[in-house]
Amino acid sequence: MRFFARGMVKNEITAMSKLRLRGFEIHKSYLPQEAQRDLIDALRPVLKAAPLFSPKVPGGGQMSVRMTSAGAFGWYSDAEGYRYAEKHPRGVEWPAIPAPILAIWQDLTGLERQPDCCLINYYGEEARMGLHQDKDEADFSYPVVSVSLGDDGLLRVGGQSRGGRTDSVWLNSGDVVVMGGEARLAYHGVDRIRFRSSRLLPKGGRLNLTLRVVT
Ligand SMILES: O=C(O)CCC(=O)C(=O)O
Repeated sequence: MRFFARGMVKNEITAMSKLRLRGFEIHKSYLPQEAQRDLIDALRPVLKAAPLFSPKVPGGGQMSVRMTSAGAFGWYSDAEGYRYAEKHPRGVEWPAIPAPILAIWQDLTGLERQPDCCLINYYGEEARMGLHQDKDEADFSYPVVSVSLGDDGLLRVGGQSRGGRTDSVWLNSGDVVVMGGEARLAYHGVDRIRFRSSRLLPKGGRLNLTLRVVT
């Protein structure tokens, strides 16, 4: 039984389905609305303790996505490169990953090993994320689990090298993607969001949580 079964209604149960796109396992409507709201409540103190920031990128410029992290490590980027950091740029430790987020990892991966980073991405109306690989972690045999909350986002996925054919799929609030096996090092990015397509976040936008094993 999943931790969020309380409050599920029939149409939410029937809407759940699993898609596979180039090895990306997409659990549509994995989180019912009440569980999505519970996650937002669990994230509020995290965002207060470790506020969102806009990372700089090595080539100059700034990411349009604002981000922060929970867990022992937080993902960080500046002119010197991409890496994991033990502290938020304000010098404070990253808050712990909230239990309901860890429960998603547990349910979908069944792994004993827990993620040590939950990267929290916030997409405002104009935010995008270019095609990239998640490869700053030590061991790629662990999957990445990615939770979508709020406005719809258009995920683009490719193969393990840059260039070539890509496919796209809209992710809606409550969808969870597992990137393991051939998808673990696949290029992926978010081309755009449908601003105000969801009412989960009072000011609109999209939150994406990615759970990673870093060390
Ligand atoms: O927002 C998403 O769905 C993907 C996020 C992502 O690619 C990342 O954090 O590496």
